[in-house]
Amino acid sequence: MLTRRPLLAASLAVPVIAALSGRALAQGAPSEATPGASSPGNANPAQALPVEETSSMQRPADAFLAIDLQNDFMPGGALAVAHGDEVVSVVNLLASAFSNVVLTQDWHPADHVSFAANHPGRKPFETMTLPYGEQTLWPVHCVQGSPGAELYAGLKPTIKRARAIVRKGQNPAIDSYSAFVEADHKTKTGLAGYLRELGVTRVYCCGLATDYCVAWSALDARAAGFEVALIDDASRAIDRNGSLAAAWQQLRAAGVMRVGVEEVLRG
Ligand code: VGL
Ligand code: ZN
Repeated sequence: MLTRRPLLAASLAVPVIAALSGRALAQGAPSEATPGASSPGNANPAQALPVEETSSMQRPADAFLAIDLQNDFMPGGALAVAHGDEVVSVVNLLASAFSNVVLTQDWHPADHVSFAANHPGRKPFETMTLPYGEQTLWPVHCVQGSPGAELYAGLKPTIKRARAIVRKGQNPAIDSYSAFVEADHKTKTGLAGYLRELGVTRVYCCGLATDYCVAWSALDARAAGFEVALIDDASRAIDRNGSLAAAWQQLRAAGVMRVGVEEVLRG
């Protein structure tokens, strides 16, 4: 049987949170302590132990995967995604509802093949053909160890809950939008195996950008055999040259569910 734990983060000023925190309060009243219940011979010794709300697994077969919520993808960053910062509070709330929280960081060496600056005469957002296929050239972003590559400071509660942080795009010769498989469609990050070993069967993806790293991660999660949902209102897109519509077409065809924050929190 699935048991839903009351939500812990109830402080956000959006209607869904207000509604859920009301429910959490209604469910959260602890039953009266029974003095002496822990004495030997008690019929139900388990009852005597105070149950820590946060100590048991929340949604053990689910993983919450928050993609690339890094400074360079936030407004003002090197590869800013418009309104990227708007997802942060809702990501913190979502993370509080899962025990299997995984974050990703785009984590490129300075000589990375996806940077236009590393191809003389080429400009950001042009494409070029590489041994593994077409590659969009990007402004220099998320260079390993740089401030732009750091996880956005507003994510502190999520970072605290994260079981793992996957860093991708480290091979100078291969890009990796996906948290699971690099752009050569061969090199794996190990995330699918990690999630499988935890007993995860369903992956909820969100973050930046919907049409690149979130979409590719969701598609590869499907290909790895997971049930997958993309949380649309906890993600924001780059959306150049119809990239968002094209991504959704592929996502739909692959069986990735498009869901909203409210229905994820409802379980
Ligand atoms: C991303 C372009 C290049 C992303 C990463 O996180 O969506 N997009 N690198
Ligand atoms: Zn990148």
